[in-house]
Amino acid sequence: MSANPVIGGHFTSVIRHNWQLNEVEALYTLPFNDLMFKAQSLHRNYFDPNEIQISSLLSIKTGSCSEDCGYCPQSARYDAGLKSEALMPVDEVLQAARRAKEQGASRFCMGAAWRKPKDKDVERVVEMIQGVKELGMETCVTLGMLTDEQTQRLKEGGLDYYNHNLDTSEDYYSEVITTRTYQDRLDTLTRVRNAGISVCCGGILGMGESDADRAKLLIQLANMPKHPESVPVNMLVQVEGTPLMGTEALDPFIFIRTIAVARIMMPQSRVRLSAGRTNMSDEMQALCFLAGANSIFYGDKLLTTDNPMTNRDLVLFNRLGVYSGGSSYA
Ligand code: SAM
Ligand code: DTB
Ligand code: SF4
Repeated sequence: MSANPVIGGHFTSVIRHNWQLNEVEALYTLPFNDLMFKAQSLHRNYFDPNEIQISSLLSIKTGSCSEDCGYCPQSARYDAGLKSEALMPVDEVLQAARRAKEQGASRFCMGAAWRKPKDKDVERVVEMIQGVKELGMETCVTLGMLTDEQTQRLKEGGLDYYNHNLDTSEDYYSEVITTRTYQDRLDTLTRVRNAGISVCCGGILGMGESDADRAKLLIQLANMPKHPESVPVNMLVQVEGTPLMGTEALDPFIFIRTIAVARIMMPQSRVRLSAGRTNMSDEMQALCFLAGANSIFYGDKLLTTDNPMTNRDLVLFNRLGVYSGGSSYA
């Protein structure tokens, strides 16, 4: 064992899969400046500190979802005033991908409001994946729970990333979702990993969870046999009509601390500053980048809710001297 100059403690490796709650709590409670310094120092060992990867999102099937995720405007159980849309035709999806590429996105993420897809849906999604790859973009899809066969089909179709979030800790999970279990999510993630597809997995903050819940979510992610290549950290977008509307707002510094702790625990992963940027100041986003976030969702819309206008992001990138670069894993 040797002293690590960045982390300050004694570690055989900084790529660890055995994080304990007390260690993560100790990171969370460091003085803010110390935590930011550790996160930023480690970030620089693995990434260009001024490069931000950009992904664009498209909802390829919207609303009427059978699940009861308490945050989600797409659940059929809540009235969020959303217009449902069937699975989009392939050519319309490719048009949107072309636009996203022109705007500078390197990855195109397609999301569907399903508990799980039907086999015939997967065939159409495979056509979308092939078309987007032909444009020279990385592909990501999020379709809900998958069978082994569907996962294999997506892999054969050339899919790069599968997004499937754990959302929160196992303990808090049942406060937010009752129609599928934490274990269901872990099983889908294992299928994706075993099929050789890169994993995009993270969660949502600001749902009323505790400090321990946030730490436990990060432990779930970092203690997987391999860290997810992408870790989206979403701030809850509160939507009128959903059960989580009206949840007390999270202290922005806790959000920034979570990015920093994620960066320390998963130093090679892309940590994505995901939903919720519309309500964040430029200064808060800059602190998230300093804490080690190095990816964003770019484009005026997330799936169904607003994202910052691309022009605001370009101005921010300019003011910070950061630029969008390639993609991929460190
Ligand atoms: N239906 C699929 C599923 O849930 O697995 C895929 C799409 S779902 C919309 C993808 C993820 O978006 C969710 O797991 C959740 O983490 C995130 N999400 C949904 N609504 C959100 C909200 N209001 N605020 C923040 N994140 C949200
Ligand atoms: C993720 O972690 N966040 C994205 C993506 N993965 C699919 C979705 C955010 C959705 C925010 C609410 C909406 O626009 O519907
Ligand atoms: Fe359906 Fe996904 Fe929304 Fe849950 S998060 S209600 S599964 S679309």
